[in-house]
Amino acid sequence: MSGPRTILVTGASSGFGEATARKFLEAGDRVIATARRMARLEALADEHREHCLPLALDVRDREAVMSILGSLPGPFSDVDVLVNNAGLALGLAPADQADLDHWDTMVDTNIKGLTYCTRAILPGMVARGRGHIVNLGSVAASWPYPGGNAYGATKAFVQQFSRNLRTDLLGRNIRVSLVEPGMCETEFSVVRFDGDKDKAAAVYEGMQPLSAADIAEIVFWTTSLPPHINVNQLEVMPVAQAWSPFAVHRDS
Ligand code: NDP
Ligand code: 8X3
Repeated sequence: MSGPRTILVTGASSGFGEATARKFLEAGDRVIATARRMARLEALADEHREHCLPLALDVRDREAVMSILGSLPGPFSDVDVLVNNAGLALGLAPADQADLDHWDTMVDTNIKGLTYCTRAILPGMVARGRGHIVNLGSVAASWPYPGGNAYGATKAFVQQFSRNLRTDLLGRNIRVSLVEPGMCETEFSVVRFDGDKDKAAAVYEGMQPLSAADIAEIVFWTTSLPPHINVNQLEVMPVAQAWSPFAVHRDS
């Protein structure tokens, strides 16, 4: 496609979402930047007048998602790329001690919010006969770790939903890509540990994590390949991260 594309990024107030919005804006595309913290989105939009539309949107609010994304104004109305990025992990407690409200919030945001945004945008893509959905999953979808319980399970949903979307959309000229990062230093761990910045920083101590810009680069790349290529699934870790052997509990 020639000329600027219209990109909708959820969770554009921080981390991957903000870096991705910036990447597309710098490439000359139009960006609809959504999140709950409007002041941050306005600051981004101020840097890119006319090309960036900031929208306050809580992806958990089904009615708001359907009405706001269903009535996007003028030049922003035909979304070419939807980046389903808004999401979070809350807590790292074992399942028997986990906070049920944390589980609810992760399911409502990472699963339900992502499906609402997809359902709001997809009919337009189908009608126009073009589009690309990029979903942010996680290595936690495939690789369990202690305390990852509900978070990993929400990302396993994103993995399978992405694959199933592809099968539904076969023959419609709509691409679906799943990007599954490992450790990346954003506000992710600060949110996971309820604002405890020291605890969050300790997660990345002594190793080089991925950066938000690294992920933005990858998201952008999946959307910039020739139109007959679909990147289905891309798992990305920092070089300093890998798997462990199986854990074995022994009686003695
Ligand atoms: P950040 O905490 O830096 O960013 C998360 C973004 O999601 C923020 O912009 C936040 O905006 C938005 N968000 C959270 N809840 C909602 C909501 N209810 N409605 C709308 N927006 C919401 O984390 P990351 O950039 O790291 O995370 C982005 C995605 O990447 C998430 O889905 C995360 O699970 C995933 N991920 C992160 C990894 C990492 O190590 N950092 C690795 C693998 C995947 P606001 O609060 O303003 O609404
Ligand atoms: C974030 C990656 O391993 O911190 O999805 O859960 S991890």
